[in-house]
Amino acid sequence: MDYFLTEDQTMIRDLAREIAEEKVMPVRAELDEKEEFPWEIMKTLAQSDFMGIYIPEEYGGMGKGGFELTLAIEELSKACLGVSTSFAANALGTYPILLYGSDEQKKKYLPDIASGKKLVAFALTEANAGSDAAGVQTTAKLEGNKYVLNGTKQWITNGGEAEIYTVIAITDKNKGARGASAFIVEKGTPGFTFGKKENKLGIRASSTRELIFENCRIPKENLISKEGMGFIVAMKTLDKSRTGVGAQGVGVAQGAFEAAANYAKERHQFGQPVISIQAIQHILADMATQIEAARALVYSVAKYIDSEAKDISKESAMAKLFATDVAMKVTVDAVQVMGGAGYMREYPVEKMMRDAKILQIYEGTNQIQRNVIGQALIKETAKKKE
Ligand code: COS
Repeated sequence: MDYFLTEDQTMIRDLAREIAEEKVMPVRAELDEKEEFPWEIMKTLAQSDFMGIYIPEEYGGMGKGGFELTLAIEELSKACLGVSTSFAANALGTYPILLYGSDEQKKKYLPDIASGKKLVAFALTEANAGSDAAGVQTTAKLEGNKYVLNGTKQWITNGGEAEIYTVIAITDKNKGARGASAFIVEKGTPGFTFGKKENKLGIRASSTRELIFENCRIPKENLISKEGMGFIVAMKTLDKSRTGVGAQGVGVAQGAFEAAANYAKERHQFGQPVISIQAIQHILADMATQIEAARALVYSVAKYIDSEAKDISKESAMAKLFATDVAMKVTVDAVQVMGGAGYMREYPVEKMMRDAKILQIYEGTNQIQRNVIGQALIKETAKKKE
């Protein structure tokens, strides 16, 4: 399908594709095996100005939107979801500053993020808070001109590798979701340490760690927006970034489809390439159709969000839900089309299948996405009645 990309968009997509093919594909199996963070690739992405695609030019970014970011994420995901997760999580961590940060915070942090000098991580999840985002127990107490943070964050992508952390903590226990606030915490602040690196099923090139805050004192200027705005900052951040997870789904599904289709042309059974067998053709036909439908939805939603639309929760949840369910199905089918070869580490699709599973889980499980869509539908139908 031709999505009539502009010259700039085509350039971003083609450059991302080149980096994916030349820098990511040759090392993806090794990064997966060794659970190694892709620093060299991050540096290449930074040199290509990709870390600031969506950051305004006044802060050193490219000044493009979420759609252009989507194109880059998709291409990287075709090659390796571990790499694209490390890249996309940077945007997730940056959105709280971009959407709600003060001018001073933007001036202080965004240029280093846009240049790739510093990586970012978003820290919401805890032992008792994930799907239940309002269940955060990490506390932040104002003492003089410092906030004192105590608590532990869990499963934080880019944990340990990032220099800047956007952290959700409770400033007023009695106010539920309205008692949460968002903060910027820099690596190296006394009282801020990291737990063990998690050993994962997939996206093993990405880093997932605990963040531990023990009387960690940060300047009160590091509060993002106002006290009590933390839940909203987190929700709006996720609304923005979930389309990127959808793009990851489209990318990994496309990568798996291409590997399976190519293999089906080479593999001969019953005196013919298996792609000539209708049973295989039908699986490939369904895979290709689902990928195109997912891409069309993800691109439309990314453009809708860039149009400064206000209410984007339902659409971004739909893009994430649909494209990541497609990714799981397509990667499983790719392994099936390739049969025994698909199951072997010699070929990339077993890793793609392992990697794809996280897309249905992180940045809100797909059950949560259905809740978000359901709640939005209730609101919409109530409005129509009025
Ligand atoms: N934008 C703006 N405001 C929002 C919002 C959004 N997307 N979602 C909720 N709110 C507001 C609500 O309007 C409500 O405001 P009031 O207190 O004024 O009524 C408040 O926030 C609380 O909302 P709600 O009652 O819906 O909160 P719940 O605790 O029921 O949780 C879900 C809502 C499930 C949607 C939320 O917890 C969620 O998204 N969870 C998943 C989080 C996630 O993705 N975790 C993965 C780890 S982070 S990578």
